[in-house]
Amino acid sequence: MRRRFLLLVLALAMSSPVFAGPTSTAVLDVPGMTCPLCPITVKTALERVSGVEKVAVDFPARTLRVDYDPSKTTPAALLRATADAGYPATIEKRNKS
Ligand SMILES: [Cu+2]
Repeated sequence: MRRRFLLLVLALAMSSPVFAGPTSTAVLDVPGMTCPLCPITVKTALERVSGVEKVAVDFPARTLRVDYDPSKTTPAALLRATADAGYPATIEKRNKS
């Protein structure tokens, strides 16, 4: 009975986005994004990185917010991906969420 309750709680926790896993967030500063099409290239490059879960573009700020699984990728790998796509970036902010 108690075990079943714990499993239920665990299942609920896993299905909630807040507890979906150990996701980290990195905000990448990409000053080279000069036109509204640039972020598409950068976003695609980041989404190809294994472990990247979500990429949100803020074009006016020239930043991309990347949610990623820290057990699968690293901020350094994210920076390498954007640089390979022609957009060198820096990490603006990093935090656990
Ligand atoms: Cu462009």
